[in-house]
Amino acid sequence: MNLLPLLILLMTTPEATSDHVSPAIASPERKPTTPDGMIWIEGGSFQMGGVGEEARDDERPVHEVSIDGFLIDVNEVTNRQFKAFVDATNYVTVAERPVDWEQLRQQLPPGTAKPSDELLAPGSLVFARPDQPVDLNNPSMWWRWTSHASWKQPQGPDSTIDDLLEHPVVHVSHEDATAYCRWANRRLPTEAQWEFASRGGLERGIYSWGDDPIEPTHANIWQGRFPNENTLEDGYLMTAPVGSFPANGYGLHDMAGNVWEWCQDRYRPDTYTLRLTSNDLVRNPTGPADAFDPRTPHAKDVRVHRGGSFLCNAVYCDSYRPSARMATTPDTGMSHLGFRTVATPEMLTPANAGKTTGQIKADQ
Ligand SMILES: [Ca+2]
Ligand SMILES: [Ca+2]
Repeated sequence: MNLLPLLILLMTTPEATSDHVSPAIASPERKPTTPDGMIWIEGGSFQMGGVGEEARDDERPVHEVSIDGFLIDVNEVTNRQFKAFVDATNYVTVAERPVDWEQLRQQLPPGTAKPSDELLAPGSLVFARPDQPVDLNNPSMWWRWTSHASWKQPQGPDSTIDDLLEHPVVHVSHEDATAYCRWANRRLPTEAQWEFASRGGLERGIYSWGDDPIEPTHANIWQGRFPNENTLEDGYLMTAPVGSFPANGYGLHDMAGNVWEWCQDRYRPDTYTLRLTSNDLVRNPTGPADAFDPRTPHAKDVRVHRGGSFLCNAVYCDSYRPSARMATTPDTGMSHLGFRTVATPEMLTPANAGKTTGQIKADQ
């Protein structure tokens, strides 16, 4: 969800659209040379959607999806990797720019008053642990809009990433993640690619490791009473260095927990229902053309993220399941939201190596 509008509101019927079942990301089943830090995922069919009692309505109906082979990062993108991108391009992330009130206003109910200049200064949403139990329906109790918080100052002014270079980058918006991908000749994964990869080859596991309940050794999540008490059984209050927890069956780390990971797709709670309006095998789905999230009904372009984070536990979030879905507006960055990238074989052919995805598309 986009929490800045929510925080502003706390201080002060969508049209059905069909899923894009597009051949646009279809790729030949031809394994390319695997770049460092990536793993080739052989294509195939799987049952996409919720498993077990914790599955939510937006994870249903379970349906068969076929996807072509693709490459995916072993780890979440790190601060070191994102710094290389910024150093090479001088890219300025959304969190480092003043908030565009006209753009934000469109995500809020009509008539919402303009917030203070302080709230519109560059910044991001920083997790702030309260010192007592709070209402779990009120995220403003543990999210603080923090001026000048960004990927390189993740706790706000005076914080740095000097000791966090191998941790996942956070406070990156969907727009920022997409910009990184363009530079790196990569893409964000589709939801289908992400879920297929997260399952690690298990046919219908509740979790990426199977059906056993989560243990502190499985993933970096929250132990104790969220959000005020963390017993630190997994060793980390916030992010962990990438790869600190065991890989899934495909050799991928942190598909459960650590940080949420942006996907390419727009979000709708009824994505799967709309997808099944035809009897065709669903192949390489890329999400609906129009987004809608009832949690932020005025936001036009909410995007999916997957995998849960260090703030998830079984009581509050439980989104470290491969099928769990969440969404946020594409201009939002937060303490627990990052990404990993994918590539298709045609992106890595010698002719396309080093090109941006936009250049490849323009050449076609
Ligand atoms: Ca933890
Ligand atoms: Ca993750």
